[in-house]
Amino acid sequence: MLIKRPADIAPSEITPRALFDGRRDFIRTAGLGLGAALIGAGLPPAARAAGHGGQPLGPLVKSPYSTSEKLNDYSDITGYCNFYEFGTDKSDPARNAHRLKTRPWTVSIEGLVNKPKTLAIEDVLKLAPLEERIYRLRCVEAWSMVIPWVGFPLSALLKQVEPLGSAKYVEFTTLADPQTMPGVRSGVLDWPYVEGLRLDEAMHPLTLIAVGLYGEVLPNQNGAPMRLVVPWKYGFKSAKSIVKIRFTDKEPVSSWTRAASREYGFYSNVNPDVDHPRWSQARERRLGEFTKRKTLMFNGYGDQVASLYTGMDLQKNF
Ligand SMILES: Nc1nc2c(c(=O)[nH]1)N[C@H]1C(S)=C(S)[C@@H](COP(=O)(O)O)O[C@H]1N2
Ligand SMILES: [Mo]
Repeated sequence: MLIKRPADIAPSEITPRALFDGRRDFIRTAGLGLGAALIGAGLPPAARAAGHGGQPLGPLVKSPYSTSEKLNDYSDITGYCNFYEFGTDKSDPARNAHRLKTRPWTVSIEGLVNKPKTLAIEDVLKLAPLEERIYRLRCVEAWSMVIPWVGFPLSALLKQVEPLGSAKYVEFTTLADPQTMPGVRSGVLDWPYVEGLRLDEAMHPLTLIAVGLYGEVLPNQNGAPMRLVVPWKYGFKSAKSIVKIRFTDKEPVSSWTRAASREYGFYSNVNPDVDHPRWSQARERRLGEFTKRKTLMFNGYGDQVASLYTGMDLQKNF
């Protein structure tokens, strides 16, 4: 985000990339020959139309929280990524993340809890019914996408460890493996990538642990095997490839706040009235569209989440 400002992303850059990714998808799908019939019956027609070469997840429960907006293409969602551990260019994660080893994988849940636990990813997947949640994602760089995630509410995971009354925040730490992640060998951020939420934000029913998209297992570049999705906040809050969750009584310091505290605050709620110091947040470009859209307060999730911030000055708590 320090590297690539929205003004730097010319429409001409998008088209060749989409073509490139389209071609790769074709090769992958043809090679593995996964039939559409294998994919969960709960998916919308666009998602059911064709497999994308990943392992199908299902059956999936439909969520009342899903938007009915047009989905972004699989190639945009998996080819235009921010995952700085794999490089800062939008196409770097798709190119490099095949090196990420997602098995074995464990996540430890610790800190101010009664029952700290380390869970294998296989057990995480059994905690709750998998849902399809179609959410808007708004990046702080002023672009957005609509993504059909597969996952379950983070609250189902957090309840496992019985948080203490003194726990006020939840901190998420993600994998930092210099062997497989070229970005971790560079100094672009302080690794590991850390993010945080207030406990009530973490427990909110919209807050998701995503383990898949488009009905299939999460591609590595999107944060496999488990990542956070907090749809009313800028995308950087949605930490990828989580290995540790810690309950604390102090506000966690995220990697982006550490890198530039004037630019990236703790709350990071999508807010068209609070500009980034270097660019406006009033509008956004939906990938695949050329006319900019107006950015909505809380990314359009205000009905569900505005009450979390009653009485707070959102200019100060940006
Ligand atoms: N570990 C980790 N998580 C991360 C990032 C990152 O660089 N590293 N980038 C964030 C940013 S800036 C965005 S916009 C979203 C992008 O998610 P997507 O590529 O699946 O759309 O991931 C977030 N999670
Ligand atoms: Mo982002």
